[in-house]
Amino acid sequence: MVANRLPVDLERLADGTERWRPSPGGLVSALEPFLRGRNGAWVGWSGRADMDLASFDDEGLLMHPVRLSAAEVRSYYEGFSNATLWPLYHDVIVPPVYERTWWESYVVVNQRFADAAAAVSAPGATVWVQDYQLQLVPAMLREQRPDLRIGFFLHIPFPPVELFMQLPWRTEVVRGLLGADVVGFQMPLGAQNFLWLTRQLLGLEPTKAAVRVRSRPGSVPIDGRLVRVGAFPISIDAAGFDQLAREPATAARARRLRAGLGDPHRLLLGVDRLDYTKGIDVRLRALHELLATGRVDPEAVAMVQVATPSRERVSEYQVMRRSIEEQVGRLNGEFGRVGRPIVHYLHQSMDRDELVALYCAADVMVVTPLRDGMNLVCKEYVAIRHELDGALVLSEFAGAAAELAGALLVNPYDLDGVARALEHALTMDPGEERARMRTLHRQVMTHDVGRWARSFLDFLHPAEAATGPEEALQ
Ligand code: ADQ
Repeated sequence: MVANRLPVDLERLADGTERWRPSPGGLVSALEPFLRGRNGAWVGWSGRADMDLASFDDEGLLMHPVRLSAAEVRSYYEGFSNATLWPLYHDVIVPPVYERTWWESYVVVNQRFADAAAAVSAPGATVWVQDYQLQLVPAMLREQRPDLRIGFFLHIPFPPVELFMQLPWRTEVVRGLLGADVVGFQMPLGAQNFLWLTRQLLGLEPTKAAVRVRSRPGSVPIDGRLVRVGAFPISIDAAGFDQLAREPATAARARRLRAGLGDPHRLLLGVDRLDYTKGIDVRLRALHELLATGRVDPEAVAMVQVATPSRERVSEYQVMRRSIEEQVGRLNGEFGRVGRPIVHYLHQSMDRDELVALYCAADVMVVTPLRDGMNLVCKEYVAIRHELDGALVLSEFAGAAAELAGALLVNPYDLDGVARALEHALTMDPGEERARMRTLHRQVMTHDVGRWARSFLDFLHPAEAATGPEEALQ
């Protein structure tokens, strides 16, 4: 596995010493069985600059840290990854910055990751490269190690062709990705856009048939190889969330949370990284509209918005944080009363137990990104609703919308539409909630992250799959 970050964090203890602590996430739990059972290795950055760290064994999984200097964190990570590619791939919600020195750093760091992967991979090994920070790694790795099977998966949207064409280094990026045997996207449209670009930029001849989720990838021949290009919507450890939600301690915690919020009649919840793509401002504006026009009684609702600190040194993030905090202040100033704010805003990370208790406590989950590769938060909320109550308001522009048809889908740019959907969710009768949640819950429980990983790896290793990938994934 090659990813920007290792699945462990360096933790500083009270006595000044440091130790590795697992940072659990969906990706790790999905891939652990594949990696641990087969002498797997994980190549990634530790999260700290200027540190030379030795590889170490973590219960049968080799952790191989890649060093980044403080200057590279600024140019490769905060710069090219998060101020060039991130906004470009998310509909240019903020203008991407094109800076030659950032690109040069991206090339250097991608080469370092490729070198590290080449060094730890056994002959004929399978290497799976993750996400937009490492798009050049597949070709760089193939150059050194043509014996490897190389997969690449992009977690964020792949942009429309006319936006991608802005990138001064567009041809290099497409070439970098084509080093893989399988290039995976969240959505068929991303795969389709990429296939088209291989023709436009490199004069290749990709397949023309429509790409279908999991079952039918496209392909493009290059240098005597065939690169398969498919759509593999990522998911969550649905059984794990379901189980946690069924524990009596979780229900008790959820009740305490609601009581602490003054036992509102209806509780709205938002959980996001504090990112301008997530549309946190959209839902706050819609709630303001409903309260200001008297369609919602301030005594009857409360909202919790958890916003995980993210990319705090990138200037766009600082501007957005100020604006969201102003909106929260305005809502509470106008519609709260002493001891009873409308919006409870938490700018902090949260452990999984607390997050699940919050999901359980909430009547309406509000997920309104302006663009999102998939969005796991909405799937997590659905996975814990085994009682089939609760409502989900979901942006059409999250990849998850294609699978979660039972949600109240909204266009986040349409304030009236979002306000109407919020009102609908707040007043939905139990029969409708149940009918909608039943379809949602079934979908998420049967399409978990394990299925996602298997479907990708089956394409990477068609010969190893018990049946052909096409049959296996129906
Ligand atoms: P993200 O943009 O980070 O992921 P998302 O898919 O919602 O967005 O995943 C966020 C994860 O962080 C969820 O598992 C959530 O539970 C967790 N989280 C959020 N706030 C938290 C908090 N305060 N404390 C603790 N945990 C918190 C990128 C893409 C997405 C894509 C994923 C996976 O942008 O579109 O779905 O990768 O491919």
